[in-house]
Amino acid sequence: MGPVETLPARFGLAFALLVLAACEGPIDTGRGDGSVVPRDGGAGEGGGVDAIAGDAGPPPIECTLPAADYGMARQRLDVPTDSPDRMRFMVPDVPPPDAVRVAMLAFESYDADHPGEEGLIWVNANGPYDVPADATWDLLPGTGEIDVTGATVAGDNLVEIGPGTLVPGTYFEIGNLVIRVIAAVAVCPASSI
Ligand SMILES: [Ca+2]
Repeated sequence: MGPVETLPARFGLAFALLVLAACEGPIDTGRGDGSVVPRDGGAGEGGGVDAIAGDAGPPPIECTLPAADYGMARQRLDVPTDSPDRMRFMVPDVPPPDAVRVAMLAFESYDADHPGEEGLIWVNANGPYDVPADATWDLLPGTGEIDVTGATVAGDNLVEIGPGTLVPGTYFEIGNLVIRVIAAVAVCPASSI
């Protein structure tokens, strides 16, 4: 038992001497500087971590953004084939393009009954896209959904709808128009439905 007790005692003494030696360095050289340098280093590392987290971005979520006249009467187009008349819908609050993964234009229609000829759609002057139509929608409600990924802009988006190639003219109505996006945003815009 005696030797067993003295061995730890020697190590303990040696450890204590090492601690003293270690403490002497910082005490001698650290006056003024010792407490400042570590704090600066820590702040720098923290900033780096924050920057990396910001680059990752939030996971994409689905948001449905209604036109300004959503819920109101449908707009009507009843014009000759080459008329410059356009329905105009404004959709505000669309997230910026670098956040938008998918963008779909959706709406309700009436009498969109001539596939490929009823009407044409522009989104911020991009297009034209055909108005979805079905021969069975003659004087009846219908719906439309078009992939407009890449055609949206941040904020206000202008959707214009004009006549197609149908001769001598076209008649149809569009209402309850929305742009539905899948976007890397933390929360959907307040105007979302
Ligand atoms: Ca029609």
